[in-house]
Amino acid sequence: MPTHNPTTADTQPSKNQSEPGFNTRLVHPHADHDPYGAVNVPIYQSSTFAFRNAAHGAALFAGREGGYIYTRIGNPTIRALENTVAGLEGGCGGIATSSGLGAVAAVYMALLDAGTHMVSTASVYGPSRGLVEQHLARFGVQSSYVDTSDLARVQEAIRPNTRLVYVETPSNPAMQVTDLRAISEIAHQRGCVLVVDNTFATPYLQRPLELGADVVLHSITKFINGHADVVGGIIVTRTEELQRRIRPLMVNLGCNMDPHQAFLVLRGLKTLGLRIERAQQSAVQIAAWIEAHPKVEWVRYIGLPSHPQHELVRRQMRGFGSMISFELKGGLEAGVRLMDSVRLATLAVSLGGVETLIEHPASMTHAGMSRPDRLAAGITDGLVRYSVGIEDVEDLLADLEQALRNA
Ligand code: LCS
Repeated sequence: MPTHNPTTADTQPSKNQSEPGFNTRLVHPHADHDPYGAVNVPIYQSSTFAFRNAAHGAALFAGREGGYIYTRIGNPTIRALENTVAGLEGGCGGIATSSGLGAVAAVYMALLDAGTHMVSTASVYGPSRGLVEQHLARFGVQSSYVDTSDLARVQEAIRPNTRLVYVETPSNPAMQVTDLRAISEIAHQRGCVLVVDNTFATPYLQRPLELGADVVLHSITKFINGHADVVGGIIVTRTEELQRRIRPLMVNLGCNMDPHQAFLVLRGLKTLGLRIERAQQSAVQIAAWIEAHPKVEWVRYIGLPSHPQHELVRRQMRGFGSMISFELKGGLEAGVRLMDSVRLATLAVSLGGVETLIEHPASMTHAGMSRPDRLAAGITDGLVRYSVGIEDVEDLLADLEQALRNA
């Protein structure tokens, strides 16, 4: 196995020497040059776009000519973001949405019909599961939730009417990792589309389309934007055919992104590589520190050799990211004391931003799941989730140390 150093992932030469590297593409993503030489994509804050004449309007609506009609359908600022993320993921096109869950909803609704079934990672972000079980089930959509890191369970769960295999890897917050190449083979053999929520990894650390996935989606709210000031999502498809199936659903559902949102995300995206490298460097150190602490029962960090899929992570991802889940020996009670005692980390949901956040999934992000479902998904009552930001690691460690004294 090649030596894996997560802190030098961005310095690896790209496969094609004529193709710029990942960080270069983050900084210079746009092929189109602005007529005024603007370095950044302007915010086209316009709901509608004028036609030259009636024939032009008709040609745009009929798709005979390219151009913009109405921002719910498309907008130059939003398109710049869609093309940028599609390029980073290696897909044929992007579909930006109002939120990550908007992206999840558009994908489910475009790819599932009444009477069809989907198999999903059990420990997905709570509402990605709630949307199916509490809402789409009313429209006749069936679903099963399994530990997708166990491929035999996936094989068993697929039925003749299964159309979609939905994987979150690493999963939120159990940090389970699914073998994407293997699961894509299973999904395709059984006639299913493979959708991967790549929010935790981002295309910087993992590119599911290269490993056989058909669709990738993100909560852009998290690492891609990275500054806790935007809620958004994006879908990237491997083929034009999938683009044609999903985009009209997003347009008709009306969960489009807004141009100002897209502008902010384009700005945040420029430092994706830098932010991930920095946070990951701290996370490696913090996870090892937590693991060695006498008050800690267990820690799940994909960069630790103790993680059950650590070897798979090294094959499938270019680094380990900055999400850590752990439980204290005193369980929930000790976890609550810890969360109430941190001073630098912010007690808040969300993740993947420049600021370190701490939260309790069982009572917060995953409170909508039943306790048996949560436990089956590896989300114990005492699990605390820690999203490492870009602060000085010494300050984060000192904060955890004083908080653990109280726990
Ligand atoms: N997918 C994953 C993996 C997520 O973590 C989230 C949000 C979503 C989809 C939905 O994205 P949104 O609509 O919020 O942009 N995860 C959250 C979390 O763990 N805490 O707060 C939100």
